[in-house]
Amino acid sequence: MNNETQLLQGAMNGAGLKIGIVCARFNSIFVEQLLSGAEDALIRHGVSAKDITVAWVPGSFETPLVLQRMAATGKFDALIGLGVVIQGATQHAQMINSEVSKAYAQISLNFNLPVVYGVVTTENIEQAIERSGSKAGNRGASAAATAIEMANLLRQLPAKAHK
Ligand code: INI
Repeated sequence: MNNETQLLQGAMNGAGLKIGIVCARFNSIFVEQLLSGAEDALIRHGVSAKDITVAWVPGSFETPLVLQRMAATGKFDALIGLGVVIQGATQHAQMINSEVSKAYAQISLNFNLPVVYGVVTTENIEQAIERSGSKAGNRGASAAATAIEMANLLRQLPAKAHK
């Protein structure tokens, strides 16, 4: 890249960031692990515990509404939704996933705010175990890292920028 090119990248420094997390209680045995991973990653990157707000809802399908209300407060720099949808457990897993992921994108664009999709979709319980803190890492922790990076990147792109 040319020396004069302006590069925008979000720093991995969470100091001063306010983060909202919405967790689905369905499959909570895994979602609690995702939340632990997210909180641990946020705090290790400098987010203060008092700047983290956590809400619990019945299932992944309910997460977008609470994320939307959190976004509307204007108090957060980034939001994270955490849930686990296991395909074998329901006929409507596909429907939940597509509606929920679309809603996250919509809230994010409507509110100009990072809304990180930390809903794990798996074919079975084994994959859920793998993605909530074992073989395949912790998707809550990676969602937290995404939230920090995106919040810091957007700080460099104010909504009403003047040249
Ligand atoms: N919610 C989940 O978060 N994960 C699932 O695997 C799941 N299954 O299997 O059905 C699930 N269903 C509940 C759904 O999210 C809503 O809470 C429910 O339909 C009420 O609106």
